[in-house]
Amino acid sequence: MKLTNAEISDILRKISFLLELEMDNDDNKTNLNFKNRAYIRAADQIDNLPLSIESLYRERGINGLLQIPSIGKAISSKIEEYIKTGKIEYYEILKSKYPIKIDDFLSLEGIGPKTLRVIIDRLPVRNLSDLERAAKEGKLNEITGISKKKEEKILKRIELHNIGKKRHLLGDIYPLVKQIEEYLKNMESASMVTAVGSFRRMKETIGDIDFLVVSDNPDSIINSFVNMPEVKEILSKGGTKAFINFNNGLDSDLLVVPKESYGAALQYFTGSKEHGIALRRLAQSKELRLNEWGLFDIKSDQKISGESEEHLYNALGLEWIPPEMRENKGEIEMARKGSKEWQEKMKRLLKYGDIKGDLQVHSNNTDGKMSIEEMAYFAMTNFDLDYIAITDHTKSLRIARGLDEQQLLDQAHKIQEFNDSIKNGTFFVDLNESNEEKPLGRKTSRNDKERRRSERNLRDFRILSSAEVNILSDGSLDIPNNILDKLDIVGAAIHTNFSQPIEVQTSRLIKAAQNPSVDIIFHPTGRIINKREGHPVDIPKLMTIAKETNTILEIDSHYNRLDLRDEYIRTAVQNDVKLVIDSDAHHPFHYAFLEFGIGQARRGWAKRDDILNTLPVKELLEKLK
Ligand code: DGT
Ligand code: CA
Ligand code: CA
Ligand code: ZN
Repeated sequence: MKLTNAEISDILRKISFLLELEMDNDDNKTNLNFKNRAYIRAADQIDNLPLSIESLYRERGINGLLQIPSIGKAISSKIEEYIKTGKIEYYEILKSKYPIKIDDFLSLEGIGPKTLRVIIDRLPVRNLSDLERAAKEGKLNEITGISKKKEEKILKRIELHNIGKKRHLLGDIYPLVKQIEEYLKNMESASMVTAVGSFRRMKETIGDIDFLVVSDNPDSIINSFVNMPEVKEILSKGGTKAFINFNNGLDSDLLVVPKESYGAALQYFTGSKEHGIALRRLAQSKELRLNEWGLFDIKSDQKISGESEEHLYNALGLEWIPPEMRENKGEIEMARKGSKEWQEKMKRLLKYGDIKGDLQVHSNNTDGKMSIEEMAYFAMTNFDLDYIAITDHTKSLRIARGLDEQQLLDQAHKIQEFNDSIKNGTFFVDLNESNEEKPLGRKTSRNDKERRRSERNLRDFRILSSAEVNILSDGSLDIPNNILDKLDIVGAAIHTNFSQPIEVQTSRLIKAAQNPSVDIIFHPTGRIINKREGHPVDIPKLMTIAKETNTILEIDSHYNRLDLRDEYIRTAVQNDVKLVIDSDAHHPFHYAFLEFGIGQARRGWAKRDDILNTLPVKELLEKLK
């Protein structure tokens, strides 16, 4: 069986983890440290490669592997061994020393190998449930070096992890859903195919994925669906429905309906449940009955609507409501047919394709994977952006090899040279061989994007000099203002000291917002969905200060962050706090994440003018403080 890149990077990460577990009783610590980082770097590199490592190896042998950055002799020969034998001896030996379920601990954010080592040396902890039990019984706290607070934190992480196992991140399942959608669309007997449920509402996490198909031949659709190679188990199968479980653990519902019920079924299965219940109640008040088959007059039992979703809403006396807004948070009351307020809102609602530039992009000068030129090239060619800001980390973030003052200035100078060459048409990117394979990312073909593409002139593309400046514990920055003021735009973010109390964290962020050089606060709450709650922040207070100081808050589109979350976006929009939507790209693939940020913003009812990077670059720069 062919090895996927993910399987290869996974085993490299496990080796690194085990090496770190090993570190305690080894006096050659630096050497080990170096080694384990090399494995992480290689794994990161592999995760971002747009081609199959195994194919590369089969075509070009070990020399092919050696051409990948960060993969040297030792690691390439281990990859070779893995491809050839399905095993890595070195890993097997390491593993035999520690009889623990590595997968359990590897995916658990916040408990590093060092802590784990202390625990497993003293307690019979072998997997996550052992650890959970030990934490609950206060046994961890009995070990020196583990405070009560740390024990509580570990328990909290495990709880979040357990919830996370049940709900999937939107971005994690997005490619699979699009692939299945395509597959169903290609079936002759299918005339309409839509992924519905929380997926259509662009919710940040998805419980299960629901597909709706219109067909006169439900049998053929259902049989093909349950026989897809991605299906692990058929949980149930009927005349118009199927329920299956995919290999990746995701459950999926399929419903097949005739054309005349499409709109009603689409409405019903898009949800949310709360929105649906409120609609039914509204129907009842009008002597109507609403279900997944249509809208009926109770007295005459006649069908009034059902084929089109828009018609269905209209028949209920409402305007059509975008799926992202269907959470019964006031949208039904506002969408009364003919409401001027609603029409105005819809005209100005942020659309997929409205984002003109990306203001958080990393290059390989710090922890990004590609050069500034490459990041710019793919932004303009594959993702139709008009500008990007290069926001490499700054010096106090050593783990990302953050830039110091001089390096920031040098980088800004280089960016100026790139901009000149873009303008005069001599911009040239020597694309890394490994990136030739296309297409990149999950390109969407929304109409708005097509429109924008034809209106663009590549020579107008602009790279902005910027930085993701690290906010220190006291709210000061690690780069002085006289340097920051030489950059086009400045973002600041918290990356360390997450556990200070809410008052301290809030005043830390407020101080950063009050800094005249800071334009944007990046990922303001620092959460990682299902993994880390982030630092506590008094959001209303931060918003007040943001508004007062003309500081922008970021919606970080990386699907494991989506920070600000939807409710906070809504608060920002209500209070006229300015926002931007960034991808936090560390690789050109990641520009595709903007889609998730836009979805989240629409869930927060954001208008185009709430999001500053819907503006052309010149107007954006004029709006900064
Ligand atoms: P999920 O899967 O937890 O991320 O969330 P949804 O919204 O996809 O929920 P799911 O898959 O259970 O059901 C899909 C849609 O079907 C849901 O959004 C609304 C509709 N639905 C399901 N159960 C009920 C129900 O008991 N009452 C009503 N009115 N609608 C329901
Ligand atoms: Ca669902
Ligand atoms: Ca479902
Ligand atoms: Zn960051």
